[in-house]
Amino acid sequence: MNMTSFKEIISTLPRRKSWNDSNDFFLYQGFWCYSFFIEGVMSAQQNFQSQPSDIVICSAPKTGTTWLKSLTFAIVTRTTFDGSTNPLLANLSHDCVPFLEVDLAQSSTNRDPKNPLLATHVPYSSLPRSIIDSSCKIVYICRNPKDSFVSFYHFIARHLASKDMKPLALEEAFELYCQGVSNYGPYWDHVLGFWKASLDRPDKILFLKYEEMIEDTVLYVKKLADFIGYPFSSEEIKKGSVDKIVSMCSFENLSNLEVNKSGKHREGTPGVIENKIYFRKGKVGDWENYLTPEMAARLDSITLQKLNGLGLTL
Ligand code: PAP
Repeated sequence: MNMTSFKEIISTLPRRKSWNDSNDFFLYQGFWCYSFFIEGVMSAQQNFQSQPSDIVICSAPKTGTTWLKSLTFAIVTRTTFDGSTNPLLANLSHDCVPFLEVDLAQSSTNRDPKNPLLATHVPYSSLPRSIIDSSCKIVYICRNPKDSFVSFYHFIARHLASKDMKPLALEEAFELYCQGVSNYGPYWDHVLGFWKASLDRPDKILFLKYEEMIEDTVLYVKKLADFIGYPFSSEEIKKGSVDKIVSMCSFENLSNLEVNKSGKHREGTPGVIENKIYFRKGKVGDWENYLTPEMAARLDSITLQKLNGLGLTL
């Protein structure tokens, strides 16, 4: 199938207004998404061939993707570069890790053979078959839905402001989010897909939470390195290699790099985004500054209901 056929299929899918008014969301295989990304997902589902050495970073948007990409990239490249030459210091982490539904949609071979990382926002059940069937590793990160919503709302507001456009009111976006209408949402289904798969296949899928990683980043960087097959030796730990990665990838360090203050992601394409928009506060609990107690209680109750009895809290 080609792009024209993908567009034809997408035009028949259920459709809703998105958070930014200019592009609609379409419901594909149970998740809401912009048509541009769905085309990429369809193409990747058809074409992408995973390698056993692949490390696939999976997440719903605004749950810690930029940070997890940086940490994983830093772990994998720690013997290739030193603390001053790492590409993360001159590039947004999204430019160091190819994005499945955009960069690899047409061809799996469009990759640096030395870089085993790729990333995607695609829900577990819609991943290309070869990712599920091959022995590659998946690392998933999730985040409290209240912070995730607030982060998403600001991301869109800041992005639209850079184009002199306005987003929906926060209350309207919140309503859509609660109904499950968010990019790659419903959010809870996204998390549960990976959660259940991680219980079934703990050797294949590492399930991480943003809040726990903020609490003890050193511990999780070690876990992550072990899981993806790049463990730190005791010599490296003694030399402070883990701490160096944690501080290089910290919000403070990355958000203050020139590239992340003034650079642009996908410059020269219609999808261009200012790098600085990927960095806002990097805190746990910032939702308190934006959601009323009623809004928070509503999200909490949806979360409780959706996760009920499944052994996961968010
Ligand atoms: P993406 O899915 O579009 O790539 P993602 O990186 O998941 O976005 O989300 C951005 C959030 O991660 C922002 O959260 P906030 O709006 O609540 O502040 C951003 O600040 C946060 N973030 C980015 N880099 C880091 C980092 N190095 N450490 C911790 N949080 C970070």
